[in-house]
Amino acid sequence: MFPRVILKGTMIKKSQQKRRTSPCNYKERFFVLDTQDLKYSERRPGKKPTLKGCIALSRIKCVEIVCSDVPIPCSYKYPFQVFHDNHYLYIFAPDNDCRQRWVKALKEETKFNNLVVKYHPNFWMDGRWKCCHQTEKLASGCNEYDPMGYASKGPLPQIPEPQEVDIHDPGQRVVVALRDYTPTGDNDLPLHKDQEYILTDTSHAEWWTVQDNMGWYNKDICRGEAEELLMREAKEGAFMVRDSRQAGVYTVSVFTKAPGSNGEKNPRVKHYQIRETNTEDFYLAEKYLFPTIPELIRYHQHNAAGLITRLRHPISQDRVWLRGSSKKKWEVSPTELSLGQEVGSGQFGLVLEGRWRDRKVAVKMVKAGAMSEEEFIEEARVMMSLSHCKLVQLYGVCTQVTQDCPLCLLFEFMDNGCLSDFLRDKRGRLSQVSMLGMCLDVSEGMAYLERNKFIHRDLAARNCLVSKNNEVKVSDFGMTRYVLDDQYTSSHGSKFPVKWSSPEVIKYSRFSSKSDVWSFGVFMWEVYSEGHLPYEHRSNGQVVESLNAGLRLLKPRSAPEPVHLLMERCWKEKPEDRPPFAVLLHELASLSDL
Ligand code: 4IP
Repeated sequence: MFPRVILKGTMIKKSQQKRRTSPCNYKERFFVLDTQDLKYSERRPGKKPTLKGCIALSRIKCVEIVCSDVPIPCSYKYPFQVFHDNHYLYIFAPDNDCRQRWVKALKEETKFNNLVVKYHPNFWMDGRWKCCHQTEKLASGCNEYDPMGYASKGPLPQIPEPQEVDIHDPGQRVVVALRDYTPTGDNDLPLHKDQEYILTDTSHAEWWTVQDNMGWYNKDICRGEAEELLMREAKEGAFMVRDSRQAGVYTVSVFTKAPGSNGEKNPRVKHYQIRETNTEDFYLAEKYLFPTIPELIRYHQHNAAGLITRLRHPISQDRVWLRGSSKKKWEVSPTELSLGQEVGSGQFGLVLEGRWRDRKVAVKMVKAGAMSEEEFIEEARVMMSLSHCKLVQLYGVCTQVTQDCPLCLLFEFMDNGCLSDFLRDKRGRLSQVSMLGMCLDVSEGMAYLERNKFIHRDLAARNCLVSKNNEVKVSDFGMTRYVLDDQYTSSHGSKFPVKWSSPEVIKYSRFSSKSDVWSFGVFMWEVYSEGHLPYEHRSNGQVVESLNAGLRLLKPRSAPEPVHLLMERCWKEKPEDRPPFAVLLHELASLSDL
């Protein structure tokens, strides 16, 4: 029986680089998917098509769109991947609909194959996976592969705190929804799987804000409100479409700073009515007619064509779901929390395992008098908004759990406990790759804190935790500020972490991201000495003396020279001579290639 053709069409493919010497190129090919194979051929005018490649569907192990923000060097901008045998074929479709058609059909045809459990959502590029930095092309994936979307029923990450966020404009990037999302609040936008949305804010790691294609339409907004919103945004070309006072008519309101007739710069909002011809076409400027309003808007997004400015930044009331609610979402009700066994103890008291909603959590029980609670609660909002896969997430706080514990903090549960114990347990059995991986994980988390201008103040292996799959995450960031124990907070106190502190912190309590960098150098030393204590047999006073004399920790035996050099750069006397985390992260990542 002949195979049945399911889809065909022209797309661009990247060479699979099956050999070390294979070139990296992008070629237009005519693809045919039938019930047996995925084939591609070269078509040249006046010539018979030449078959260039044929992949038996039975050999395909994963088909998924590629989520990436790297610039795409060919004219089709919608990539997807076909992982087969031991090769990755990247195909670029001309638009999202076309890509979804192919991905859907390919998934359908391969759903009973022996598929991968995890896949790489981003590209393999320049010798590493863009998603997880692994340098082995065939390294197993870093994201669960869920071809039919079953996992979309899993829990969503914690919704960030309601707050006024600054709207960055990440270059009007377009993203595709991987799952449906039903709004939980009035200002949420429903998402439909596979549809495109415009990214408006990416400052939060797990929740981004997006607009749909019609993100410029504000139904219930009057002229005055529109002016207020647009003036507040104050960006040239910020615009919206709203209902005009005249029923059935729409108005475009647009902000501009363009000089007025007197030649002076004059920030103002201009309003244009969308008019309709008797042939039912829409227009703003008579010469440019469109069958629908979205098409008209799309055109004027690229061309001023008679307007004071082109429509650059769509503004919508609904797009920022973070705005609006005043409910204190960081307060967890004690009825939602169940407490389990003790898993450790910390600066503030015991740490218990607990369950909150659907998740396992670590509950830090704060002893009365151990913490300045009010100040902490003030800050909890900021700490909850910090969210990154390499930071231990704070989920919320709960008051009045038990009588002797006025406050407890709920954190992400980390199965393999604290890193310093983990290092000691695994001493002699840690590979170079895993030690470097630990430093990379922590530098990623710290680079995020640095970007968000948040200082850790107590970075050390004891304040990092290890997840079930041995990923290391930074914990307890900023927490020392709430400790009510002079021995811990004063640099002369017996519990002050002198051995992790930079000279300016010891002398003047001058904390900064650069003092965190110093601590990170000591952290790397701890990792490579497999959990030994720095300056093990010296008192804090002796350590201060040796630092003043310009001495530094010695190279741990397992540390390769380039890693040791990085440590030494973290221990430069002057904070400004130390590299920022963004640079450290980059340099550590390049060491993982060696
Ligand atoms: C070729 O480069 C083409 O890109 C091939 O694609 C590609 O094969 C080859 O990759 C690559 O070396 P040149 O045209 O410069 O020779 P196509 O067959 O579509 O022309 P793939 O495997 O991607 O189909 P290697 O890895 O097979 O060498």
